[in-house]
Amino acid sequence: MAQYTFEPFKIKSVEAIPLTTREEREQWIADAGYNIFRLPSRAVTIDFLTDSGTSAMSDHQWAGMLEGDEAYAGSHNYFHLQQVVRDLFGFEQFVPTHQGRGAEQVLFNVLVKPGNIVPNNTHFDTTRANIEAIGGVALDLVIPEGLDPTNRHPFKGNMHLANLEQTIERVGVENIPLAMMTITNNAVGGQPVSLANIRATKELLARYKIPFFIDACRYAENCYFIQQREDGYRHKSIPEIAREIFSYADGFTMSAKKDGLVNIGGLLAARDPGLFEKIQNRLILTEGFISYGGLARRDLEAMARGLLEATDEKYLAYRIGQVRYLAERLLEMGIPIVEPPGGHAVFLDAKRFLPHIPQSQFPALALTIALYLEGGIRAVEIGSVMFAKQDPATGETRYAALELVRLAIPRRVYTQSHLDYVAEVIGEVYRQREAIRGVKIVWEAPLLRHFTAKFEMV
Ligand code: P61
Repeated sequence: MAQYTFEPFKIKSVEAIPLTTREEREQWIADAGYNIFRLPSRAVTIDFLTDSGTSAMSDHQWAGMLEGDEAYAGSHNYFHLQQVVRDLFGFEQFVPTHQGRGAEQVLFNVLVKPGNIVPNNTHFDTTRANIEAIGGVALDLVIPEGLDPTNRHPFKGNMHLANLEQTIERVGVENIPLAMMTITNNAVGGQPVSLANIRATKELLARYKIPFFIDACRYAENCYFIQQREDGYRHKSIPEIAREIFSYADGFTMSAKKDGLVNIGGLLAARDPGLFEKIQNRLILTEGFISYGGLARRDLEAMARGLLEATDEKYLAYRIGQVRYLAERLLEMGIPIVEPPGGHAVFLDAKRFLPHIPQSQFPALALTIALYLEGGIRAVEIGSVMFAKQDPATGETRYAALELVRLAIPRRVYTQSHLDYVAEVIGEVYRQREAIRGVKIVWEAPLLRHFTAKFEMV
């Protein structure tokens, strides 16, 4: 049976897990309008809602928190973070932000104008929403393999280079203020991007003088996949691979809540001095002064230390191995998932899991609700609740390409026996899948509706 490299840490502090009855869960989820974002955490046994901001920090990070130098300007924790950003990413100019979308908001407000196009391998919902909020167009250009849950391409997150070039030719360079690359590619399953693809994307954009920005949330996990899967990188260290990736970037945004191993924090870096000046001005207006960007200085220290810990190969082998372990347990039971599994999560393929539920009844959300009812597992829908769009011309709904349920595994939080429990619960839901019903929306907000929408069972 599948096994993974055992947890390369021991547990110094513990947090009790809520154990609930089925009757209690039925009540909780109905009270939440069948939206798992509305569940209080005390109703949740295994919380796979997100790997973002949910990591366990190390004793070294906690010790760093006590060394917070809460000076408004020029705190020594800021200078430590600056050193780490320089060493890991090779960037001299950066600002901290409160989280990833803080960086996105600042960057897009200084670069993007209404009507502009911003290509990406695949935008995550916050980058998309922040571009659309300014009147820009967020364009997804992932390779077709990325949209096929059964295709075992090793780098399913890659950019479709021919489509990128065609897009530039079609809309004109003057309408593309930047292009982005999300590593790993979260929305298609936490799938990695190869270094060859990053390099080729940079070369293509450089020919058109379009700035290339990386969405770097899970860059360390992406580096590990490159080391394991890409020719020529087997003997390179994670920091060496990272430095090569970022050498091709004109800037990056990062939610440090993922591979920064912190509960809050983000980064925004840019090489162009003129652009960086605008970034600093916007940051001061909306996030905070340039040496803290909306964070306490102790948070900067935790981030500096976490960024380094996440590049430890033993940690990454365990981390990626844990995700693969859960995936293999599910595959043994014939459960349809996105293959191969990505870096931070296992994605259930709801279209194949629940073929009797049409996209108009949100199969991935229906599955999410079933997992909660069966075992108190909170997963997240990454499908049409999150991504469906109304066609402005025809008024027709364009459903998401994929209907996925993401089991995002927080870093350093759950053990192998927790994963065994999760596999058993999903196995039980799979056996009873024909009884699962679809859902309909009864209330929704105009932007990022999945956070707050309310539903009813069909
Ligand atoms: C997540 F349900 N991701 O995956 P911030 N880029 C990328 C992300 O994955 C990302 C951000 C930028 C989350 C948190 C999350 O509707 C949701 O620090 C590739 O969250 O601002 C975040 O970073 C933004 C979950 C975000 C959601 C939005 O779970």
